[in-house]
Amino acid sequence: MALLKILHYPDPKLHTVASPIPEITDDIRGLAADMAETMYAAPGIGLAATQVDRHVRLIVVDVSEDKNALRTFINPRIIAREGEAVHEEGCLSVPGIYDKVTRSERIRVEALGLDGKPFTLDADGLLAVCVQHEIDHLDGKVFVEYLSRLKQSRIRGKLLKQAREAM
Ligand code: K1U
Ligand code: ZN
Repeated sequence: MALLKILHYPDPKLHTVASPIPEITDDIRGLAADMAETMYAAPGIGLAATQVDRHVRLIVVDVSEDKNALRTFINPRIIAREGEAVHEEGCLSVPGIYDKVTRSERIRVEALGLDGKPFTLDADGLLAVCVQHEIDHLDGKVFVEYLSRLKQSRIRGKLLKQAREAM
């Protein structure tokens, strides 16, 4: 297994729309394992393939306290939504920035597991927030795009400065 490099906003590659995975190969299984290792090491509660510069529809999520409830979603799709809730979000691609985002309160997701079998999951709370955040990444959307233009431009400036200073 390997730790993968996470792209940082405002890298334009974060706006790539990911392609569906037609077949679950050893490469996809390896990518899923590396993404899980990278998410736990960060540490984070989710990671989308887009964030590690692989533009395929694959996300990993673990919102458990003990980090023992890893879920892998291949070609995830939200097939039902209910309600609205506001939650504070962070993003491994936007380090040090946290802000409130309004999303659906409850969702039903359809996906394939790593075994290639389809499943549906009803999610609420942090799991629902995290799955929506990760599917947004697959669609090329970063959570800061829910914030005002002014906040987006401040965040962009702050992260570009950090990147320059790290060189
Ligand atoms: O997609 C990502 O960048 C991962 C992101 C997921 C997420 C967090 C909060 C709300 C929505 C989506 C993160 O994991 S940021 C780090 C984080 O929230 C966290 C880290 C350690 C312990 C608990 C939370
Ligand atoms: Zn994110």
